[in-house]
Amino acid sequence: TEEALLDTFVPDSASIASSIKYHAEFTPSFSPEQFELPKAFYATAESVRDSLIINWNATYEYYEKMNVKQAYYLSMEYLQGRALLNAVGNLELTGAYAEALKKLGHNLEDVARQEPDAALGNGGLGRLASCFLDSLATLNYPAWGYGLRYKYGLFKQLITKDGQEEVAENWLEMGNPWEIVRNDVTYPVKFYGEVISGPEGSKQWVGGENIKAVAYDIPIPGYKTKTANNLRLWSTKVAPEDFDLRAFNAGNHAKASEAIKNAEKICYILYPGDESTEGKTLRLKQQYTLCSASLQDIISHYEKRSGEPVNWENFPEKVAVQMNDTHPTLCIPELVRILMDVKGLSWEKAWNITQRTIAYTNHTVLPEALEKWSLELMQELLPRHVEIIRMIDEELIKTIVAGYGTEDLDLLQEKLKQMRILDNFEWPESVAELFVKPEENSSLDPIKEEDVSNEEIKTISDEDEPEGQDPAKKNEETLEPESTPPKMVRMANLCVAGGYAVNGVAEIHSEIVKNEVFNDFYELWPEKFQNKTNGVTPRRWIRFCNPDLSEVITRWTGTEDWILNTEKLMILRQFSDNENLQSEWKEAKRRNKVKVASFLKEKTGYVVNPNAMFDVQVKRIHEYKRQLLNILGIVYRYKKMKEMNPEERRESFVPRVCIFGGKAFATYIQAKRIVKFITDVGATVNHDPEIGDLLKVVFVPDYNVSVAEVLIPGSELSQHISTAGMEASGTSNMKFAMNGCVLIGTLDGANVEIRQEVGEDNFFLFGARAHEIAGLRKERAEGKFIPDPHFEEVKAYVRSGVFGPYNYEELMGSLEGNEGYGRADYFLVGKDFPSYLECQAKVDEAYRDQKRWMKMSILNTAGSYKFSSDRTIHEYARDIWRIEPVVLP
Ligand code: DL6
Repeated sequence: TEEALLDTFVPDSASIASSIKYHAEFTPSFSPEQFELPKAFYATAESVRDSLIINWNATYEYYEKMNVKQAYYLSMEYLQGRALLNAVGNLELTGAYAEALKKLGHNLEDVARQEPDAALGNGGLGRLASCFLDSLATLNYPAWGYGLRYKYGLFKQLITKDGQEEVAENWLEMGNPWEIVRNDVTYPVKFYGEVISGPEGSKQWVGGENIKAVAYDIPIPGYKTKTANNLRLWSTKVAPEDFDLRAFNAGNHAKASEAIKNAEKICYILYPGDESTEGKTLRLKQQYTLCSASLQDIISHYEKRSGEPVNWENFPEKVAVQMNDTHPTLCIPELVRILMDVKGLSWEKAWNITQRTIAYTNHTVLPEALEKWSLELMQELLPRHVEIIRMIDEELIKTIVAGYGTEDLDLLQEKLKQMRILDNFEWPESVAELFVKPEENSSLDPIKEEDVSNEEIKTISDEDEPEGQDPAKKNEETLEPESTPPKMVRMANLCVAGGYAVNGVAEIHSEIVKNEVFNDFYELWPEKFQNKTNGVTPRRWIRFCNPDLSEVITRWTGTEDWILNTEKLMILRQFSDNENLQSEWKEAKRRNKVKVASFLKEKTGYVVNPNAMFDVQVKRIHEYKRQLLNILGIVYRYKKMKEMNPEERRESFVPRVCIFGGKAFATYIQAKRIVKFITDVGATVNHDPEIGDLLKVVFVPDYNVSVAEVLIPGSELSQHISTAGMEASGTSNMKFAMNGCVLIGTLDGANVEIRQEVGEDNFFLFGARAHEIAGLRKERAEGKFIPDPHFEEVKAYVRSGVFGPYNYEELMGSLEGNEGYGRADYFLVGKDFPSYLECQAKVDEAYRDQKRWMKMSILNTAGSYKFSSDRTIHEYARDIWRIEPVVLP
């Protein structure tokens, strides 16, 4: 049959060329006569999409037929990057597409470079979600991703003389060939309104503002499999009945289009500024849209499969929902709401089903990143959810009372205070009588609703930025005396109470989650807590971005299997001293470095020498990630070079190209100062004729997935130097190690496990350990810290004005705890500076011995086998979601 033929059809280059020509002819966004690169990209992508759709439909139908349990991954971020080379690579059609395009006068790589990055994320959290999607499809797991289709993503970063500037990232300008708009899949999403009582104690949420969430589907192909899963992104539209036709016809166009704007702006950008109440409202609307539309979709799918009458008890046997961080927390009350108010289940049943369905991954231990929402805002926007959260809070209180008993009331009060979802709230009746009179427990005084003024809510809710807010500023704010603390909803506590599993993302982080951040919950529910060390997909992060090294790996491991079974990379260990492997390895690295050099020239104008060591730190700019430590190390190196004669200089230092990249959150002033500082150092050092090729400092603008795909294969040293205990995992450390890059880092996040796997001799370790940090901070705050003379020297050098007229006082001052900077060197740059310098000297020494360096490099790739997201996904599937692979026949 035609269907069977389609199923088995493997296109060759001739049929691909004719399919590309067909799409070129019918691609409406370009003039018909031309077939230039941009059009070639869109036509090629549409042709690939045809193949994807065949697999995507087949996968959908097969999952339906098998009626298996499915996992649903909810994430506010996905950093998909470009899709073309990944798709043809996964479909094993790279050769055929390259040949077809050649016939049509183009080169596949040039065509692929036309694609804008799908940059619907901020950093590691979003990229992790995208790696997971690749592994889920590759391993044939029935799983879908859900997210939001932001029109402009986060922002495009420009580097100007003033540092970072943000402009809108118009990635959809020319259309997105990978998405399929599903006008048949839409759900209503409500905000505001009121809750009214219905028959038999039921509740109804009525009135308010109603918008429509529309599905955009993106097929996610697995590698060497027919499975293509779905990433469903929601866009928002006005509900037709809310368009004010009467106002429009009366000429009041602004009023008529208000509802349209209100609906559409929800999906304009990722993390809209939330200094203002409007900004906060918009973020909460975004979170709720993701949760509500996705859950309605999941439930409707379940109902279809379940048949009449729907067996709700069985829901958790067919559905697992994973919340990627706290952003989708509203899933919990939303599932309860739909089950109770729409499907008519009792509170007990709805709560029980919810607690067996939803799981939570924690991605940060930074207190300012653990989301809290002001009750007032939530009450206004989602009144029914607040009622449900109150019920969950009461349920949690009962569990805490049962767990800790009532013998030690002080302990119980303390636990309740820490663990309740509702912060600064009155006690519910169920426990109020347990506690003594308010005047004896002033900190636990019941707080009456009317005590909370709007003004206070504003001040405190300003603290609730995600990771990326300026911690110094936050600190200044928290020093303000507050008479009545505002009522807040603690989303992380809600996640732990509502989720059946809670996991951290690296061994050390999961220990911190259990023993510090959520220790009280861990004592109550130890069985909920797990570790799932992150991973990255070896398809995108070696095979496709580094074809040269991949070829060498395949030759020496004797198989291409390593792409699916990264354990095979360990075979390389036995050849790490082999001269032939070393020389092939070095040649592959060199070719990648040449690519990086030409990329840097194109993006920044700086010319660098590919013979120098390429030393890279690319990640979001944040004080805890300590780009400041890196750049101060460079400044120190530069100062020493300037003090030496040319010969001494060459003898003392290995030539280095120090590359930085990363975005600073738009409102994070201190991070933006760091960007400015790095670019100023580059401007001075790179033009210093005395220094020449010995040192270059380059800041690559607008770091994203595609930039990483160029930089990582060509890197030799990469920096993962966060203050110990603060980086949950890191994932770029895994990508660098896979690509034979040696790491310098602290014992933090996944560095700990990477060092274990690649071997201690092949990792440059420095700095204080996580368990020492609290003590060191205390010492620092008490003025007991004696700074290293090199640290004093480097700060004085910066202050002397060598790097231009910009006032670095704010940056340097923050390292000293001067008045107005809050916490004195909270990230312990000064403490770790001497050991960092020592470690960097060891790096130079090791690099001089290229044989030793090549061995280290090979052992890094070999030891990276554990950090495939395939391993991570198998663990989630087995331990949390309890789903099985479904291989299409
Ligand atoms: O788990 C993915 C990624 C980790 O590798 C990083 O260490 C961690 O910083 C990041 N966390 C976030 C959380 N942000 N907020 N809020 O991005 O997750």
